[in-house]
This record gives sequence, C-alpha cells and structure tokens, in this order.
Amino acid sequence: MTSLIPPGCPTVLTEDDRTGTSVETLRRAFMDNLFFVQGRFPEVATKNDHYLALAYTVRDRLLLRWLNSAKTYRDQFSRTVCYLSAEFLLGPHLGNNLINLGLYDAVAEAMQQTGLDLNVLLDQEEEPGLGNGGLGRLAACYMDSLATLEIPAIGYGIRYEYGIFDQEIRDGWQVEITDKWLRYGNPWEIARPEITLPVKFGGSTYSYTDDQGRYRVVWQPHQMVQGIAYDTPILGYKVNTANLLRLWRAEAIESFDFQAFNTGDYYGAVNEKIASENITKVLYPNDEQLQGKELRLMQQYFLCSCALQDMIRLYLQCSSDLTRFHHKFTVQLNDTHPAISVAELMRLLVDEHLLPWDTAWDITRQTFAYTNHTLLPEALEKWPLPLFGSLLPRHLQIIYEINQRFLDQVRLAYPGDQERLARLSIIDESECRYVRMANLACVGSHAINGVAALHSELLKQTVLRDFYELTPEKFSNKTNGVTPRRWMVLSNPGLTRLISNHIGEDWIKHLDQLRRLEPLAEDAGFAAEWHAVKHKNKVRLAEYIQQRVGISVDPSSIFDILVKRIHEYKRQHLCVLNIITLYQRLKDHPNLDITPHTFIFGGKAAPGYYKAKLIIKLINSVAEVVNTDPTVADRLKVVFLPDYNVTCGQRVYPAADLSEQISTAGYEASGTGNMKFALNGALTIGTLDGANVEIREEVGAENFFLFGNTVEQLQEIWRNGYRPWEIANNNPMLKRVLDLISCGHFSHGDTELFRPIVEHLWQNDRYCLLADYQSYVDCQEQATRLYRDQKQWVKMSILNVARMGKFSSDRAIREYCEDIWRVQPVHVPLADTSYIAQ
Ligand code: Z2T
Repeated sequence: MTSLIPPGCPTVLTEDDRTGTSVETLRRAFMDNLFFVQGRFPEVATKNDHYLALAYTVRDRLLLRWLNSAKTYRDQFSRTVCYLSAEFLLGPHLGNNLINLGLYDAVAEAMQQTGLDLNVLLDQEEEPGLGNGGLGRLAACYMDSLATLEIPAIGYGIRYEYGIFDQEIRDGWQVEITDKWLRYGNPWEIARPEITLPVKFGGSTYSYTDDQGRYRVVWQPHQMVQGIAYDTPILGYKVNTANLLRLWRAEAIESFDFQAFNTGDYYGAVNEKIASENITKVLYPNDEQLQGKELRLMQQYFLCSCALQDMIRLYLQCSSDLTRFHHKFTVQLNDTHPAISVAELMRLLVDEHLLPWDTAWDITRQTFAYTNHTLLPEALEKWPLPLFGSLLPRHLQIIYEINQRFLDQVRLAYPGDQERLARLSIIDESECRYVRMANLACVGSHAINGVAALHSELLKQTVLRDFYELTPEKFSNKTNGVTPRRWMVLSNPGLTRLISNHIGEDWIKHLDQLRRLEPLAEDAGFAAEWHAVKHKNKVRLAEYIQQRVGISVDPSSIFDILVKRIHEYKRQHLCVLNIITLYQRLKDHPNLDITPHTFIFGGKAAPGYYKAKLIIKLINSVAEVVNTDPTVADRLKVVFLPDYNVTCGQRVYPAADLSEQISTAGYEASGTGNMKFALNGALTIGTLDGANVEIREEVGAENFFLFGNTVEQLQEIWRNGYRPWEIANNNPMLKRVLDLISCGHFSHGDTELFRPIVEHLWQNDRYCLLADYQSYVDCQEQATRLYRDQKQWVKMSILNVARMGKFSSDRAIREYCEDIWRVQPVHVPLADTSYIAQ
C-alpha cells in the first residue's frame, strides 16, 4: 500500500490515518500528530515532541483494538479475570506496543524517512515505575500474557503520582530522588473523569431494623474521597485483544468540602482536599518489609473499594442479579495488599446491596483467590486493631463476624485445640491485637497459591500450615513466568532474529518451541552466531557503563551480573566476599592467571533499610579499590549501575554471561530475574531456592552452577546451633576477607563503617553467608574456568535457552486459567473502521 500515488497528485486516503499500518500511513499520521496534538512544526519540535507524536500514532492503533475488545466482552458478558495489585511495574510502553502490534519495523522505517531514529525516541520514554520489584513486574507480565492468550481481564491498581524513587549514587551511597514520571504527560492513559467512585474512611457505624424487618448497618464516615479511573490499554502479541489496566487516583469530592467552606474555613477546606489527594501520592518503597503506616492502609482500601465498586457497576449494567457475581468475575489478590477486598465485598453486598450474609459469603469466597509471594515473617501484613478500627470501623465488625463463623467451624474440626484456634484466627490476640491479612485472605478465598514449587511446599509447612491442614484442597503451586515479548523480542532483537531464522517465530507465543534449538547446540556455525550476538550485546552494555559511570570494562571478560532489590536474604554481600577473595588472591599472586571478570550490580534499597544501603556502599567501596589497583591490572572490574529499573533490565539481561541467584535457600519465593537471564543465554550460579530449583531441573544439572546448603541442611545447621564464628576462624581466606573489610581497607581506614555488616556475619549471620561461602567461591572458580572453554560455554548457553520454555508467563497464566479462574479465551474480531463515518 506504500505510496502508489505519483508525486504531485492529490493524496487519496487509501488507509485510515488512525488505524492504517503501512509505512506511508504511519509517517503521515506521525506528522499529523506532531502538528495537531503536539502543536509543533518540524523545525522546532523537540525529541519529546517526536516521542509523543509517535506515542499518539501508536495509541490510535491500540484504541481500535481496545474498543473492539471492550465491545466484544460487553456483548458477550464475558467471564473476566480481575487482577488486583498494589503494584504494576510496566516498564516503557512504546517499544512493547510496537512489538505486539507487529509494527516495529514499519515504524522504524517511517521514522527513518522522517529523518528520525526510533531508538532515540524509545529512549525518551519515562518508565512508569509503579512497583518495587518482582511482585509488580509479575503483574505486568501477567497482563501481557492474559491479553496474548485472549483472556478478558482487567488489572486494577493505584495511579501513584510518584512511583518508585530514582536512585542516584553519591560518594558510594544511595540517594533517593522523587520519580516525577507524569512530568511530561502520559500518552498511554486515558482519564475517565466520568468514572468516579466514592470511598469512605473513619467515623462510626450504627444499626437499625428497616421497615422490612431487616437488620441494617450504616457507616457514617469521617472522610470521603473519590477515585477517578485512568485507563491504559494492554495489547496482546499479534492478537486484537487489548485489555484494560484501570488505575485509580484519589481526589477530594467537590461537594464534601463545601461545609467547611461555608463556615468560613477556606484553609481547612483546601487542606481536606490536599489530604484526599495524598492517598495516591506515592508508592511505598518497601519491598518485603512491613511499614504499618496508616496512609498505606488507606491506599490499600482505596484500591479495593474502587475496584469492587467498579466491578459491581459493570455487572449491574448487564444484570441485576448480584448472586451470580462470581460467574462474571474472578478476582486474584496479588499478595495480601488487596486482602481487605474480602471484607469490602461483604460490605458492598450486605450493607449496600442488601444480600443475606450467607449468600454474600458464598459469592465472596467463590470470587477471590490469593497468591502469596513471601515467607519472610517481617513481610506478613498485620494491622494494629486501633488503627484498623478507626479507619475502617465497619470492616472491623465484618471481620469479627467472618472470624467468629470461621472459628466455629474450626472448633468442630479440632475440638479443644485452643492453640490452633489462636493461630488460625484472623485476629492476633498476642500482646497487641492485630488483624492478620494473610488469614483474612485465606479464609476469604477458594484458592491459595505460592509462586514456585519449593515456595508452595514451604508455605504449606510453615506460614500457612494450619490453613493447609484445614483445607488442603485450596492449595496449589503456580510457578512464576515472564513474558518473552518484552524480555526477549524487545530487549534482545539480535537473539530473536537468530532464533527465528532457524526455528521460525512460533516460539514467541509458544515458548516450548525453543526446544527445537537443542540440536543446534552442536552446530559450530550456529554457535558462532550465538556467540556474536552475545558479544554485541556486551559491547552495547559496556558502552552504556562507560557513559553512565565512567568505568571501562572489557566485553570479552565474563559479565557476571547481580541485579535485584538489595536485601540481606538476597546476599549481594556474599558476592562481595567472593570479589574480595579474588582480589586477595591477585594481591598474593600478582601473576595469577585468572579469567578476566566484570562484576555488575544493580538494585535499590528500601530507604529505611540501613543495612541494605550499607551493602550498596560496600559494593561501591570495594569497586573503588579494585578498579584502581594496578596489581589487578584490569583483570577484575566491579560496577554498580545506578537506578536499576525495567529499562535498565532490558539492557542488562541480554549482555549477561553469568546470572547470580544466590539467596539463602528457603527465602526467595521464586525470583523472576533468574528466568530473564537464562532466557537470554546466561548460565546461572545459584542455590536451590525459589524457581532456581525448577530452572535447574529444566536445563539440566550439568548446565547449572549449583552451590550452597539446601533448605533441609540449613534447618539442620540451625537445629545444631549455628556458630558462624567457628566457620570464619577455621577458614583462613574467609577470615582474611572479613578482616580486610574490618580494618578499613575499603573505607579509607575507617574501621567503623562496615562494622554492622561484618559483626553480624561473625555473630549471627541470619542468612548463612558464612555457611555457604566456600561452596560459593569454589563454584565461582569452576564457572569462570569453564568460561575459558568458549565452545563448551556457548553450547551450555544454547541448551539453557532451548530448555527454558516452561518459564513463559503464558504457561503460568494458562495454569491460573485452568485451575483457579476457570476462564476461557474470547476471540476479538476487528470490525472495520466505518464506525468513524457513522
Ligand atoms: C516482591 O517483589 C516479592 C515478594 C513480596 O512479598 C513483595 C514484593 Cl514487593 C510480599 C517478590 C519475591 O521476593 C520474589 O521471589 C518473587 O519472584 C516475586 O515477588 C514475584 O512472585
């Protein structure tokens, strides 16, 4: 369709400018948007104008599919998955949408014809960082897979004005900068000012019997805000399905502050408004540490109330019989952050829609399912009763009622077992009283799952043991997955081309097809191309490192990468102990023949987590010494990449040789970075933790560098009394490494700075770094020695990718659909665009 029109002829619209996909149409639509949306002529347009004009061009194509999806679902009253999550860590939209629309090459060409470089425009997008890490990113991968599998779905979340902070490194320390991601506008969302829902807080309740003899409770709130919907279309890969991500922003209700206004308290009225808007102001930057702040509970309730009211609103548009609500919607709770939904749905059904309690309870339990993402006790959410009751008085009553009925059943099942009763109770009665959100989620759901096989087993043995014994049939495992569209096709075009040249493009939707690469592991020509792709990716990352932190690294050295949130259980500092060990060896034997080694770190620490921040400082301090020591002579480099986020991940995974997955066995629920690395041809050095176990099973033990104690071995170690000081005293190298840190070698003689880290390792070592140290160092040595045999390494790399098909989020979503959601695909046909003329 490209320009069949001779030059000089008047242009005939052969394709609709908002939906057409030819290079010529895309080019024209882009110019049109630059002029009429951005209000710019080419001579003065900035990079950002260009980015936005292109984003709007792409958005038009999305909207066509989105509206067709919405219409199809509405006409068919389709069963719909609602994914409730306090976080959606989407990453930049433009590139992903181009991939999923199948328009990447056409748009690159159209931009080139306009004299622009698509890559420059892609770099212009500020990523929406509405999540902390794995949990939020998982939600984003699942939205991609739901759409790709043509499953009707709505993601419900919070439109934080400030997402996860931007990280800067100053003098080796993390500094947090607010993330003003909406600064230049967000072309991917559509505000729905007409979709507003009221949300109440505080106050009190009273009850009465209505004229039909029904017991009714009225909640008289102290504060009321409204949620406003902001919609982002989420398109599937090469399908017409575009699902809805609906994020809520809090605003004051105009009429609500009139009262204060009329009594002359203008200042108070404005303050009220500000307080309302604070609810969705900022994402809490803690990943697996509870903060217990009132505003956080307000955020959680705000999300749940908006989402459930919205579902009921949508439901009532098509049916007045709410008793079948759970046939239309199935709701997944992404951890306990949205667990208050259980009480809120009960409130809406009983108090506002006047359903009998038992009917409402049946609906509620059949609606919800709960995913647990961590075993860390400090992450389990519990709210002090006074705080909970003052903010959500009606919900506290409802929870008491749920609990009483639940405990009555428990008493029947376990007569006289008071301790079990206390453990199962939604209310924690020990010392201070709390509402336990995991208990609420378990009682209110028909399905409960962990996120990797090992994690799901441990859940049943530890934190949810009593619930498992009570209702084993509710429990299942759903091993996490990641979307190959963003994490391979978009981020690693070189590898994607190479794979597709040999096995076609089916693997992008059916990742098991990667198996067909297995025979090619023996093909020298293919291996050479594989190696060349990796090398090119490494050169690109090396350039980025040079530009970003001014360190020059050698692309033929082994790129050994550890990127994830900084946490003691993830053991970034274990990796540091190995670096210092290598450094020490080089100091002892300056001519030692070691494999040139580049260590790359990235990750944010929760701002209130001092130890994690100190680990960042330690990494940077060791880097400073190692990188500038002439004895090392460039054989060892250490890089800390600031502000690790989705965008940075897309650069990093494709360039990795070795993937560090070194958490203490039993602590990482699943991990998903481990999957992204392996899918991009990195080999893993890791413990038997989270999904590492399953990755190793899939790729084969011979293609995985395993080290460290197992969960069982660690349990045994603790049972016998763990004495880390004995390990250190009996291991001369380990002792030297610890002493080198203590004596101020990496801190300009300061012997205090790293004391909290080293002291803890000697005395307590909760995460067993010392117990795993020697095994790790040996395994590292083995891996780096093997790296010198490039033929063998490349072969292992190919086999890793070939056998990673299981870890597609498509597989995970299929399992959720079959086992938990019982939902089926709905095909969306693309109606022609004559609607425009109607
Ligand atoms: C998070 O990212 C994870 C767990 C949490 O527990 C909270 C956050 Cl913000 C409350 C991670 C797990 O640590 C990781 O192992 C897992 O892969 C990921 O969730 C997705 O399930």
